[in-house]
Amino acid sequence: DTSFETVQYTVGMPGICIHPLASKVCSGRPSNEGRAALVDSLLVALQLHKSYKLIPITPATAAELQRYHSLEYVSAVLKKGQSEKTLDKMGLIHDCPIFPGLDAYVKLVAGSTLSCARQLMSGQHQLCINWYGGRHHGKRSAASGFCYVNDVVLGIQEMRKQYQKIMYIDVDLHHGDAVSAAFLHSKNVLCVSLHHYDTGFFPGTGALSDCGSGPGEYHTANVPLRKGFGDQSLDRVFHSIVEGYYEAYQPTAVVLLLGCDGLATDEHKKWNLSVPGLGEIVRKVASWKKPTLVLGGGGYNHTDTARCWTYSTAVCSGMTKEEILALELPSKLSEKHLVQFETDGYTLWNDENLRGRTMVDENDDEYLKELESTHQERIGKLRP
Ligand code: TV7
Ligand code: CA
Ligand code: ZN
Repeated sequence: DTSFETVQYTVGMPGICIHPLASKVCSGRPSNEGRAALVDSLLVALQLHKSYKLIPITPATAAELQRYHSLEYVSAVLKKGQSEKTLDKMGLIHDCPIFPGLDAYVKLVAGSTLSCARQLMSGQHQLCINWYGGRHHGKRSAASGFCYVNDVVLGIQEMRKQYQKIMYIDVDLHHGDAVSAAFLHSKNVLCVSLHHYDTGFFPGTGALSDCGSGPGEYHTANVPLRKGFGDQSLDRVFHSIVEGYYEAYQPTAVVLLLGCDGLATDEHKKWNLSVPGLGEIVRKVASWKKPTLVLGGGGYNHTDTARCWTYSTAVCSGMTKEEILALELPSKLSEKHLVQFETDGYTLWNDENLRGRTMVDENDDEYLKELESTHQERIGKLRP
């Protein structure tokens, strides 16, 4: 089956544009087949779709993909019948195997983020969401970590045509390695990544000591975190480090990658974040009132990822935390995607997705102080 489940998307009200496309990437793999369709169905079931507007998307062209990717990589991804040797060289194995419809998939992932970026730049919307995007590991000449195309880099490059200084914030469990690498030398893009950091943990980059290079010095901020990272630590780090960079840098636009693999219920079992804990980050970023592009990312517990992105969409539509937590699923769910909620007893909220799990937060006060003091010093050296 080479067809995508749904090709449909959404944009929103006073300036929200959302694009929860479905993705079709190799069933049985820890990727995200059917996940965005689930978000889409959930938004409709909860009647939240009335608060935003859908925008049309144009699949990216090969030439657009080449603004970041190499010609040889674009050819390998778009053309069938490549040799084993080429596939191996281009990373199109293991985590990123080729599959029927890969060509259309990469054009759609890149095209959806580019369309959202252009929508923002048109000035009609202050915030655009593409839950289908956020493939932050895609390299110039290789696929990596379930990412076949780096829509994040392409989106930031497009936004740079209009916005002088862009702040990229990546709260996915994994380091936003390829985005950081793409802008390592740039002072026009400030890359901040919060990520789990441990020997052997993918992708292995993102040490605290890396802070950018040449003109881009201090424009890379890594926040390597330990097991059990919870809501309280997230709030603290966001306030002391992320807001610190924001105030000092004064970006003209913001890109937020809201991967949900840090949720307590994710199969990675590394962090201990709750749905509101992560979702409220979106409220803080949106409150800056800068042109903002919100992207998806990881998230391997599909129902809880859908809950978090639905929560975040509701935040962007202006709902309070209390209003969102009062949302209830209708008792009859006919949509096939929503049947996944059956195992959860058709409830939206439960102890684990509201409060996290019983897990020690190894990011103790001493460790957070060390991260904070290192970043405070660098923030002081940033020129607005
Ligand atoms: C969103 N972790 C992407 C995160 C990408 C993580 C990895 C797997 C994995 C792959 C599988 C599989 C898996 C249960 C989990 C070093 C390797 C080890 C492949 C077998 N089950 C995001 C990528 C990470 C593939 N990769 O940031 C097929 O887990 O650790 C690795 C690399 C080499 C390749 N092998 C895994 O959240 C954009 N992969 C089952 C079948
Ligand atoms: Ca990250
Ligand atoms: Zn991830």
